[in-house]
This record gives sequence, C-alpha cells and structure tokens, in this order.
Amino acid sequence: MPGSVSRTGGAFIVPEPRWPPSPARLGKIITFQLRAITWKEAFMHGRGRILYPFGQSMDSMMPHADDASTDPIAISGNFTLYGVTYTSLYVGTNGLLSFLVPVSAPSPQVGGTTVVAVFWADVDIRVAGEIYYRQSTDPNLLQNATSDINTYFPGYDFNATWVFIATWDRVAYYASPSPPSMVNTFQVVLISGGALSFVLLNYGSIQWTWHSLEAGFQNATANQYYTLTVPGSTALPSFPTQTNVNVTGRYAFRVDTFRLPPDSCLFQGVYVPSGTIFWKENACQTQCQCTNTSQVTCQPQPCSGSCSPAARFFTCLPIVRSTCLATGGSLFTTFSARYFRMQTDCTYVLSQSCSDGSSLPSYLVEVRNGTEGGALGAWVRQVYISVYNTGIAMHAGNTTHVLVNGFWSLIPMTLIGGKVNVSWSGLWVALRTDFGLDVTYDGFHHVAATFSARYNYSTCGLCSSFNGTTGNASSVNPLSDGSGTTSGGSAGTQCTENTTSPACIGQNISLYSGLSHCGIMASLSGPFASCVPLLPPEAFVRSCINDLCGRGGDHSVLCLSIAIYVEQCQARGIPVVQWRTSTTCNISCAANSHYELCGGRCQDSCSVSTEPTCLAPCSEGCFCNTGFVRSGNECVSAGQCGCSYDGRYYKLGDMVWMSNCTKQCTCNKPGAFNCVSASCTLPQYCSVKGGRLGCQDGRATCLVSGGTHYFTFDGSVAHFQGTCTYEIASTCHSSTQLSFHVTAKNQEDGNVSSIFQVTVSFQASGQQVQLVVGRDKVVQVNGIEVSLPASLYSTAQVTYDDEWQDVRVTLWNDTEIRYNGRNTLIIRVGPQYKNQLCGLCGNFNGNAIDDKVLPDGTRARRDQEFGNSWTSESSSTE
Ligand SMILES: [Ca+2]
Ligand SMILES: [Ca+2]
Repeated sequence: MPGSVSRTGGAFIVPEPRWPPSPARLGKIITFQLRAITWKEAFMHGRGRILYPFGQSMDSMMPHADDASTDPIAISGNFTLYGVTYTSLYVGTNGLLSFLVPVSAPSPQVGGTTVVAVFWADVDIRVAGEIYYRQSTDPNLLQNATSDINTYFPGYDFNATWVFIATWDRVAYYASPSPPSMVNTFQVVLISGGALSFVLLNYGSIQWTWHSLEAGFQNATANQYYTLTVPGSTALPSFPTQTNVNVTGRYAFRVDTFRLPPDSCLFQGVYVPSGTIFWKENACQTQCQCTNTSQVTCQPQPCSGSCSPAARFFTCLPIVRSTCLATGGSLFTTFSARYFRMQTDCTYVLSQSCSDGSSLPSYLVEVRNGTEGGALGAWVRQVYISVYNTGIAMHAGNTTHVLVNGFWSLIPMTLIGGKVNVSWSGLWVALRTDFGLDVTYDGFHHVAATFSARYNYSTCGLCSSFNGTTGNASSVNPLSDGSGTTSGGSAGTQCTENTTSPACIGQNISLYSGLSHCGIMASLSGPFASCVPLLPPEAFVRSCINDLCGRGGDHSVLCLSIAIYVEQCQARGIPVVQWRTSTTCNISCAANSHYELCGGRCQDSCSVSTEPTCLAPCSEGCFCNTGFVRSGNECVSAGQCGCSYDGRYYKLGDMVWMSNCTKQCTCNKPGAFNCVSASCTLPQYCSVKGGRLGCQDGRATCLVSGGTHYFTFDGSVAHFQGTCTYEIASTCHSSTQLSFHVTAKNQEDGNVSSIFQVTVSFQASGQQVQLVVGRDKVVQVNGIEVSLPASLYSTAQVTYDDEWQDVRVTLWNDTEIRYNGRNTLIIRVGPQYKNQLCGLCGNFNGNAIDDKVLPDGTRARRDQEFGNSWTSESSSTE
C-alpha cells in the first residue's frame, strides 16, 4: 500500500472546520487566502503549458448548478484504479471524479465510493467558471499522452489508447462575490492503454482554498488511498506549485496498481528525488529519506548542527565556529584568523553588532584590561556583555558569580527566558546566546568570542578588524576609552599604549614553541592530534608564546593557554586526549567533586532550570561526585540545595533583601525562603551596592573646602574666591515639605576667602527656624544661643562630633549639614532630593556636566561667574 507517506487513520478525513457552523449545507463558511497571481501568470504557467486542450469546441460542459454531478458516463477504454476496472464514471462539480455513485458533497467524505479528487472543495460555478469534460481517442492527444507517460514512467513502453479529460476553468468558490475575486483552474486526465492506467493532476492556477480540501485517490472501501494535502491546513496549499515529475503544477501516478514515478517520492505534497535526505520539521528532529522504492522513511535523528531551510523541507548543516581570541590583553586573533598585537590598558570593544540593519540582535562585548603585577603587561580585568537590554559583567578572579544588571548572581543561570545562558565551558565562564554568540573568559587572562557559522552576520569591533572582506570592520576605534558603555563596574580608563611589555627574545621563542611548552598544541602525535587538522592551532600557539613571554614562562600561564585550545576543540565536538598529569597542569577540585577531561553538561543541579542544553559537547572541568548536585559553584547533597528567586539562585543560608527592601528573606531550607517584613531606616535607603540589593547609605555629599573649592553632589568641582554670603544648597524646584536652605558666609582669611558662618533654614512645626553656626562653633537658633546637643521640634538634631570636631545638624534623621568652624562644610542629602536642589552644590540630577549653572538656568562660562551668581543677595531677589 502506498501509505508510507500518507497520514495515519482513514483516507479522506474531513478536517474540523475552523469555526462553526459545520461544513454541511446549513451555511457554508468560506476560508481562503489571497494569493497575488495575475491572469497573465496563470496563462503562462498553467493554461498554456500544463493543461491538456479543453474548451467549448471539443468538450461537454456541466450546467451552472451547485453541488451537482453528471449522469454516469460510460468509459469506452479500459480504466483500472487500485485493481478494479471501471466501466463508468461521474464528474462532480466540486472538483472530483467518482466511479460507482455520483458524489456531490462539497466537503471530502471518507469511504463510500472510488474517487479521483483533483481539487475537492466547494466549487460553485453558478458564480463563475465552466467545467468541461470529454473522453477521446484523438490520435494527436493519444500521442501526447503516450509521450508524457513514457517520460514520467520510463520502461513501460506505454501506448495510450484512451484519454478522459475534465477541466475546471476559472471556477469560483461557494458564496463568492460576483464577479469573483479569486478563481481556480485545474484538470484531471485519465490515461489508459493495455493493462496500465495513469492519472495526471494538472494545476493551472490556484487562488483560493477551502477549509476542507482534498486531492488524491481512494478506493471504494477507502483502505487504499493517496493524498497530496496536509491535513488541518487552511493556508493556500503548496502542492499546486509543486510536482512529482519535474513539471511544476503536474502530478503523475500509475493507478491500476498504485505507483509513483520512479526515482521520486512525494512527501506532504512535495516531490522529493530518490536518495534525498531531509529533515521534515524546522527543528530538524526527524530525518527522512526517499528510498529507491519511492518510499519515504523517517526516524528520530536530531540535528546536532544547524537546521536550515532547504529546497525540500530542512537540512542539517555542520556548525562552523569562528573564534576571536584576546589573550593576555595584548594579542588578538580575529574571526578571520588574522592577528595583531596591541598592548593597552583600557576598555575596548571586542565585538559588537554593526548598525547595518541586519537581523542580528544588538550586542556588545567589551573587555577592560588592567595592569597587574607591575610592568608585566595588561591583563583582562572585566568582560562586559550587553545583549537583550541586559548587562552581564564577568570579573577577574571570579568564576562563581557574574554581575547581571548590577546584581551579583550565582553561575549557572538562565536569562531572558532562555535566550542567554551563563554557565561554564571547561574551566571557563561561558555565556551563550540564542543567536550563536558564545563568550568565554577564564577569569584571568583569556577572552574568546565565538560565532557559529549558521549566523552569517557581519560584526564590528576588534574581532572583525583587519578583515578585508568586511567593509565596516575597524569602525570601532580600538583605543576608544569605552567610558559610558561600561557598567557593573567603574568606568573604563583612558586607553594608553602600554610600552612596558617585555619583548619575546629569540631563545624564549624557541623554548616556548617547543613540545614541552606551547608547541604541544600543534603536535600531530600529541594529545590534540585529532583536533589539529580541524582547528588550526597556530593562533593558540602564538598566543601561548606571547603570554609566556609576558609572564616570564610562568607554568600556570602555559596551562591556561593550553586549556583554551582544549576548550575550543571540545566545543567543536572534537575529542582530545588527557593532557594534564599529576605534575603538569594538575587541577584540584573542590569538595565532593572530581576532574573529568570530557564531562557532560547535563549535571544535576539544584537550580534545574538553569542548566544549559544537554546537546552541547563535553568539556573538561570539575564535576560533582555521585550523589551530589551542583549548587552554584559547589557540589552538595540534595538536602543542601538553596533557593531560587526571580531567576537567581541562592545558596542555603543566604540572606537577601527583596521587593524594594520591604522583605528580608533567608534561604533556610531547600527551595524555601523564609521572609519577614522589613524596611530601611534613615539615613539608609534601599539601593543596589556591590551588586546586592539592601539598605545602604544612599546619600550624596557636597563638600565646600576652604571657601574656595566646591565639590557638587553630582561630582563636579568649581574653584573661585569670594567674600560674600553664598547659596550652598537649597530646595528650589518643588514644594517639598522637606525644604531647607544652606548659606555660607565667606570672609577674607589671610589672603584667601574662608567660611566664617553657616546658616541653615528650615520649617519645623509650622515655624521658620534659622540655625547659625559660627566660626567658634557656637550655635544660635533664631538668634538665641543653644547648648549642644539640642533637639529642635523633633525635626532637627544638633550635636557636636568629638571625632570630627564639627557641629552636625541632622534634619528629618537624614539630611546632614556639618561645619567644623574652620574651612570645611559638608552637606549630605538623600535621593528624595534628586533634581530638587539649587546652589553651588549643583542640581543633584546625577549629571556632573550641568552643575555650573546660573540661577536663571544658563550655563556659567567660568567658575567665578558661577560663584558670583549664587551670592545670597542675588538669589534672594528671586
Ligand atoms: Ca459546490
Ligand atoms: Ca547635575
């Protein structure tokens, strides 16, 4: 039975209509899809070439009735279908021929009679179109039919003696508008000769479809059938634009005994040449092959490479990985395997998406180098990846945590709904994206950015530099300072050419390139022999030599340099032989874990959902002993697992603040946080510090030093001399209830100006309070001297600090003004004053650039102008 490619179950199953009512005559629902096709196209593609001749001059025509059938037409030839020879047939208006009884149903029916369906759908020629039919023994027609069949089925030496042609010409669908917006033209041709019978299905132009459409064959009991359609689909079918005989729009079948044309298979309406191997779905899980007996056989065979659309279904391509290396912060090997040396202490862009409108998601890989250990060259201090609006920072020396949007988070983790994974690859911290970019970092020395070749995008940054094929490469200045793009750490330092790198001298190079050092990677008899032919080791050897020179031959650097090659080989699925020994590059693993050269990624983990795909190749590293599971970077028994919250994993005993510091939660048993209500008390605020949410002193500080230097809340600084009373800081931009006003009176002291008196004004219990601190640290409240400590209306506390020897005024337990009676005035304010302040301490909007403005908001041209504009007299005129 030709059912190997047919669907399971019965033959012409009537699919469920997409919506009620049922497809019965009670009211039919039209489902169709518009397909832009011109009449000229229809003629050129179909009616002119595919279709056998038809028309009023030669054919009988069906009356313009709906859901009708002809009377039985006696077959003058010898037509056999599925082993039964028929003597008569019927033409049904709805796109079919039947052989035992007339069929007028507008929707395909299972069983009951023998049917050849060319386009069984609810045709309605009352609206538009004609249906022509004839049987013929015209010699010219028979000659054409003989030629066609012998072309499609060579070896039969076929000779046609009888032909029956039925043609639906520009027919409309049921309840179509008039004139119709879409019409279909198709044809069925029965051909017989001797004991052989054939059917051609010809599709001229198909513009509409139907919720229950069928094309194919079934015998009277429906135990033998063949179908071209994909069940359940309401999209415009694809089979009319396919073929099984290399003539688009035509299908040929031998039907006395059902046969497809040799050397072909038909799978889901698609002609597949014999021998073709393909994957049937877009995830490439099932591999199918058209055998030389015209059978399609399928089996589960997940594609481990790149699943890509192909001419027929999908194909599985091997993944080619391009790796860019930055080692020792000085040697770069680009995606295209060019290399260059650049000794820098700076932050630079290793790779980023080009702004070329490609479909590549926007991403950035930035590397910050820092000098460590004196003059030995730059080392990688931080790798920062920005992708999907998330910033992930890997820090030197830390292979257990990364900063995610400023929060320290335990590895492994899954971010952005699985689009980004942070885990380990070998001994490296590895970030993987769903678009083929992997970034690995050894926490010390090496960074690698790898793209899989299935993503054939252009990229920018150092990894793409000196790539002659990429026009916009090198568009990133490698010496850009990177400030403003870093986060999760301090801003990038200014790039400087570091010229203190020790050069490799001849004897070192020959030593380090030998088999006892870096040269082992290139040895065809060494542990990496199977990898060498597949992943050229030159770049890795070169980096290794460079690094050993930079570190005076440090053995641990050699191990790190070799490990990078191991990681890259294994990531490509290439096995390597054990290269570590108990004395060379030995790895000691933490408690409850052991080293494996080729360990699986599917380790049991406390945070199961964070494990990356198990399909990934193996890698070397420390793996948990039997009976233990991974908890962050440790291996623990299952009873020692911690807790997950908001995509982050916490170890047992960890305490975290949650929900804007309204809860303090402790992971005190596996999977269960125990939370208590909590809040921050002034002057602490809920904020992120050191990568953790918590109650911290979130106040900003303004310092006035010597009456001449003004360091603003936002970090700007102004220098000027003046002996007036100055507006230091005051609330000016809102009617905040917590308003205050600080002025400082300067006088000449020697030959410089110095603070002589500080005045703090505020409202307390509806009263205006003016608090003056003089040079002698005597405090007056509304003109009356008070002794310290003093509490004013429970709004202000005034104390004398013995350690700092200054007078401290604290308003609302938070805002702090300190004056030491000499030359130092300090003001601290909480975040509630953001954007609320004016004066010489700046506007406290987080931006240092715009602090030096005049009271009218215009930018001061010089510091002196800035200072003069904020004399108390001028501001009081506002
Ligand atoms: Ca109809
Ligand atoms: Ca500012």
